[in-house]
Parts: sequence; structure tokens; C-alpha cells
Amino acid sequence: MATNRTFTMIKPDAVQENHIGGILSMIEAGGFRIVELQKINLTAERAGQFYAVHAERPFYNDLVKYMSSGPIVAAILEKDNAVADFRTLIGATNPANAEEGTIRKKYAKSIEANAVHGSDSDENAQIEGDFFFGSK
Ligand code: DGI
Repeated sequence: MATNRTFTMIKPDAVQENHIGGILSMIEAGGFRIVELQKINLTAERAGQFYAVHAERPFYNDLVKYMSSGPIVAAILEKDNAVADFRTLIGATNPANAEEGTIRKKYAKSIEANAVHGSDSDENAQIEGDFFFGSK
């Protein structure tokens, strides 16, 4: 995956509450092109693999349980400066700190149920995109 791509997930609470369309609209309005898109259920095992980097964190078990609690939407997005610009569009991890106009400000319910994931580096964007869509 080229460095002008990032990876995102719409998390279970946002899918459950019918915010797929609203979130994808904000993504497209933000200048991102949706390259790959898939609605899928993560097993606890797969969710655990995806968040393995957080395995030692106290919230890991809750995070795995939450991310496997219902369907998610996984997508690869394309834009110049995709990783950094997407982190700006989604806002802070904790919605209490997310700026006005961000996806998490509008749709996140808590630091855990925070509506969307966005890769934090080009390297992780590649790894995470491949996790769902395979290497292209
Ligand atoms: O890259 P982010 O998603 O913004 O944040 P991250 O990589 O630090 O954490 C990954 C996810 O783990 C985050 O979206 C929600 C969850 N998380 C992070 N910090 C906490 C947390 N969940 C709980 N319950 N408590 C935390 O302090």
C-alpha cells in the first residue's frame, strides 16, 4: 500500500447506531477516496490480533470484547498525507478532547466506543490494511 493511504474501521457502536453513512460522508467530504470497503464481524481472536500492540494495557480485554461485539466496517482510504490528515479528521482518542468538526466529536460515545479507528503511521496503515484486505 502506498504512503498516500490509510486504514480505518467504523467501530461496533457506530455501526449499530446507523452511522455508517454519516461517517463515510464525512470521510469523503474530507477529501478521502474509499479504495476498499468491507462490513465484517471480528472474532475475539481476530480483534485481539489486530490490537496485539495493546496486549499489556489494562483496557485490552475490554477493547477486544468491544471490537468483537458487533459488525465493523473496514476501509482503505486514499489522499495526499492520508495518515496525518485522517487523524486530524477523526479527532482525539477521548471524545471529551476531540475538536468540533471531527468524527469522534460527532459520533464517539466514550474513550472506548470512539466510533472510528485511524492508523497512526504509514507502516501501520500498510499492516492494518493487509490484515483485512490482503497485500495488493
Ligand atoms: O489511535 P487511537 O485509536 O486514537 O488510540 P490508541 O491507539 O491509543 O488506542 C486504541 C484504542 O484503544 C482506542 O481507540 C480506544 C481504546 N483505548 C485507548 N485508551 C483507552 C482505551 N480504552 C479504554 N477503555 N481506556 C483507555 O484509557
